Amino acid sequence: MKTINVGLIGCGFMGRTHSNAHNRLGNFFKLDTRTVLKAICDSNGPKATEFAQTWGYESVETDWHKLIARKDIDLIEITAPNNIHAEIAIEAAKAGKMIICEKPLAMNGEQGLQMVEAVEKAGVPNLVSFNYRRIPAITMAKKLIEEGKLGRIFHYRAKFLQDWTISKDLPQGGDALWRLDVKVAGSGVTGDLLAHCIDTALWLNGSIDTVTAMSETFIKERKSNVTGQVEKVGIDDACSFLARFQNGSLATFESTRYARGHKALYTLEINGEHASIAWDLHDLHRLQYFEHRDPGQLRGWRSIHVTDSDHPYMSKWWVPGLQIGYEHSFVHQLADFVEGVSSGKPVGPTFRDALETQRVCDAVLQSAHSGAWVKIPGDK
Ligand code: SOE
Repeated sequence: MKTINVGLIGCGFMGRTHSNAHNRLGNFFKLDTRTVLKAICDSNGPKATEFAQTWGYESVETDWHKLIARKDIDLIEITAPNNIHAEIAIEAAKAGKMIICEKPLAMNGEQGLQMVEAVEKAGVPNLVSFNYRRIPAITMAKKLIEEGKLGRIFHYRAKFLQDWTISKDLPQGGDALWRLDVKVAGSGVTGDLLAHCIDTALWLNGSIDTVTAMSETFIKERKSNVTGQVEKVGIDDACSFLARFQNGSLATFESTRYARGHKALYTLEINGEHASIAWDLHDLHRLQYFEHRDPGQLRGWRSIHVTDSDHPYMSKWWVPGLQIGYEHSFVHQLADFVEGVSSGKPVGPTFRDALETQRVCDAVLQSAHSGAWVKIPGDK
């Protein structure tokens, strides 16, 4: 059995999802390679030590440069905040390491392009963790679209709604709240939540041509956990945009952290000439499907419980009818990545795929600022 030695950077929520995936992988997926949790790295030493004990890492580092320099590390996983993705990824690529990076790829497209160039020059396997692609119902939607079941696509509609930043007393910055600090996160809901919606949309419906957006920062000042001072809030709290896809379809996207009552409501709907599909993260194992070519009297929305052994990934888990959840999307992502490393076939979303998402995010933020329609740029 081959091995991939893992060095993971960042002990937060995403560090846990990735570590859990490594621990589950070999129990459920029969692969010719196993991953070994060699080292966890976080600038907070005691936190990293506790994390190592919880998840089974063999060693602890507090300096990511040292981790990258280690000869016994093959794969660097970046689950650290967005503002250090580029620096870590570029150094890791130069050291010849494979890389899995949390989303969004970078702080902006310019940085993202440097990361793409670094991994492509080094020829190292690379993946960005847009995990929702690997929820079985979403993977199945991709298959249905590729089989032409929907026919020509007219509409794409996505939302990602949360409500956890409504309190004006919530500070910005620091360990758990760096997502509110624009210097660390790059943007608010656009990079954090719309990026997921955009990645899924590009995968299911192809490239976006132009966008027009609006955004708002509802709470203008918050105390900083880093400086202790009240500081201006630089992130977008809510952002909605219209898009035209290259295939001629029209789209609406909405994201906010101010939708009281919604914790992580990612929903999408696609309307085609023959059929429509709809999906909802709060009911993630179901795919809603409407087929216009069904006999008239039987025509209606089907609610497909995507838990049968011929549904994507499901033969790996329990028995038909028993569902899986959010964390399994990270196991699927890792299994596909490891298989790709073994076969030499790149697995998406690669850094280059994620650069396209990053460019849409940049265009959305630019349009929200100017009020104009913005065309998504390609490579110069
Ligand atoms: C933010 O609350 C967050 O944790 C995102 O950072 C994740 O990417 C998303 O999947 C769930 O929400």
